[in-house]
Amino acid sequence: MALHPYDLYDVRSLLSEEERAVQDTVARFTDERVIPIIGDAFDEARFPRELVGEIAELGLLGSTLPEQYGGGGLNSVSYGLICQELERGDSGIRSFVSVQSSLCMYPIFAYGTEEQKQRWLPDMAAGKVIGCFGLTEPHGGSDPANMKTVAKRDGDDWLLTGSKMWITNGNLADIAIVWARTDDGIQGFVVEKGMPGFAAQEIKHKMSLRASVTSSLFLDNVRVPEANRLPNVKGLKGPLGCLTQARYGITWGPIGAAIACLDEALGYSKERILFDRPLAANQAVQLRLAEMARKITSAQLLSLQLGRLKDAGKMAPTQVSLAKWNNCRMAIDIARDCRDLLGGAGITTEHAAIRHALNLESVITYEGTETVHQLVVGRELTGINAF
Ligand code: TGC
Ligand code: FAD
Repeated sequence: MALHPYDLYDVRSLLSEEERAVQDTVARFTDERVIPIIGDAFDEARFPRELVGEIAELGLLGSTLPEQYGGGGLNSVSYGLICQELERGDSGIRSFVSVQSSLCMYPIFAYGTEEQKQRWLPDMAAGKVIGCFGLTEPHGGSDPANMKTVAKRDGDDWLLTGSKMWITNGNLADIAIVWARTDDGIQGFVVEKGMPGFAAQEIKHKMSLRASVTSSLFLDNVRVPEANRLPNVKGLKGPLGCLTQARYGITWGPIGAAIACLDEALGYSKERILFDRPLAANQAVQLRLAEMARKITSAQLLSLQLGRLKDAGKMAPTQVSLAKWNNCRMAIDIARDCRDLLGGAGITTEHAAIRHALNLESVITYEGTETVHQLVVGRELTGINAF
């Protein structure tokens, strides 16, 4: 029996019926709705906002949250598969879902009051309220402990001043989860679009994640009511706890991007005739394709086990760091190699490889750079903090 070229270890057989159904639904959405338009959207540097309604209808926003808040009650493996299938289309679409689900709905769910959950989560699940997550600041995202944005108590309100940079969804967002330093440690605030002193400015000229909105946020004495402070967490563990959720999903996403690239390169190399034989008939080419399959298979098994650990409540942040590092590295190497196998044809967005390769430059950088995750693993091994 022939093996599936993108699932050589039959990882799919390890999925439950529900997990397979989720994967199939999102795969269909990506094939029918994302892939036909995404090359142009990337060219035009346009986030395809017209897809948000369908993404919400499919239940992909806050998919793991309880149904009482509009969530889908899915497990973490299903969420991972959603990320994988969306990123097979484009990292920008997966980013939109990651930020809304893991970085905006999750902190409201995990750190918010019942009133805050009722107020925002159902509308966010329906795609009526879009969120963004403001942690990174212009002076250095790897070191969020050195945060300059401050929140000062003023009667019943807080006054927020500072700036955030590289914020996904910034100009699309109705609300921003902004992390700020207070006298009592770092705290999270829900800043609403239109609050005086709050502005978002889109970052242009990106060569990566062009089908995604990235912005700077500016806060100049923004008056935020106490009702918008997330009361149930203080300190850096608040934002880092959100990052653990999002990074987990990001371990799965690049598997999708890598599969899309391998699919394209396999098809191309079997059809392209050079020196009187298909490109794929050369040993040097088969070695490269086999290497891609090896890396994808390892990444699939890593993410699946990570998801099973997460669903069992046993996942450690260091394990997420290892998988985020491994899977982003595996995907960017594959995307670049596939681009090369396409020759000159590989340099336009008519083919997917260069788009994925460029997108993955962001994916390997955001949510903790490759170096940050390597140092997290190094710290675990040695017990020495090298940051
Ligand atoms: P440390 O000072 O030791 O710890 C602070 C507190 O946080 C706890 N903690 C974690 N909790 C949950 N998850 C984690 N991953 C955690 N890591 C640490 C820790 O236990 C401690 O708690 P407590 O109770 O003792 O106060 O912090 P650290 O030394 O571990 O952190 C250093 C470092 C470099 C790893 C951290 O600062 C870091 O991860 N830096 C990278 C920052 C980053 O990833 N930024 C991402 C911004 S968001 C983004 O990129 C979105 S892109 C989205 C998209 O478009 O898809
Ligand atoms: P820096 O922290 O300045 O790092 C520069 C270089 O130094 C990197 O190579 C890094 O690995 C290296 N380095 C850092 N520390 C060390 C060390 N101790 N030893 C050795 N090398 C080190 N942030 C948000 O808060 N919300 C978002 O929604 C969001 N979306 C993003 C979307 C995109 C498209 C991008 C590109 C970024 C986004 N980010 C977001 C920001 C992202 O998290 C940061 O870019 C990332 O954390 C790195 O921070 P930095 O860019 O300031 O780089």
